[in-house]
Formats: sequence, C-alpha cells, structure tokens
Amino acid sequence: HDEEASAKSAATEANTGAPTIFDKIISKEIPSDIIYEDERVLAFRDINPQAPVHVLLIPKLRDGLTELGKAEARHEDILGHLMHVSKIVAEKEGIVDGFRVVINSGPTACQSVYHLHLHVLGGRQLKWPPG
Ligand code: D5M
Repeated sequence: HDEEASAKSAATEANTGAPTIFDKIISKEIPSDIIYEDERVLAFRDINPQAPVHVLLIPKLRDGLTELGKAEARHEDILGHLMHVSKIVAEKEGIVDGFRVVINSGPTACQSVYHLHLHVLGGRQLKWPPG
C-alpha cells in the first residue's frame, strides 16, 4: 500500500523538539518563496503543493509549539495571529472567497515537520472529507 507507506514515512520524524528545516527557512539559510512576513510569522509556498495555492504559515518562534497538540495557554496570542494572517494570505493569493486552512498534528495526522504550521490551500474546488 503506497498510501500507507508514505503516511508512515511522513510520520517517521519523531516529535523530539529538535531543530527543523523551518529554522533554516526562517533564517533564510535555505531559500523559500516568501509571500508574507511580519515580526512574528512567516508565510512561504509549500515545496510539494497540493493545490494551485498552497502556502505554509509558521510562527518564527516555535516556543514549544512543535505541534498543535502541544499548545498551551501562553500560545493563544500567536495562534490567533496565525489564524488572522491565514486570511491575509488568502487575500494576497486571491482565494479569500474559498480556501482551506489545515493543521496536521502528530504522526497519525501525517505531520512531517515538527514546527507548528498552517497549510493555506485553494485555487481549485476542494473536496470534503479530506484524506
Ligand atoms: O507538512 C509539512 C510540509 O512542509 C509539507 O507539505 C512539505 C513542506 N516542506 C518541507 N520542506 C519544505 C521546504 N524546504 N520548503 C517549503 N516547504 C517545505 P506536514 O503538515 O508536516 O505534513
């Protein structure tokens, strides 16, 4: 089963709190296609797009937010800001009339990078339920 194998491989990176590829994107050590940035968050195009618009939106400071399942009360401000910026990203990308925001949390949800990120998806008719 290809799907099962790829789900497993996506989940192989354990939630250890180790640095992730996103640290190098934040520091601009590795290039990314940035579409929005402020003091607290960064939005850039997903390298493996699942829709015509597929943007990842991340907090610059991970502060323990390896995954949404680790969120605590102190994270409420940044979580709220990320949600609001997802709408700004959708506006900038011209999809504000129809878009989806996804957060995969944990291996069972196929999270592969353990630095919280919102997927902002659109630009085509999306299906429901997701896989
Ligand atoms: O999503 C993690 C996402 O991160 C996945 O859609 C690929 C994307 N990714 C991984 N490396 C890069 C780089 N270097 N640039 C842009 N996008 C990247 P998850 O929810 O953890 O499965």
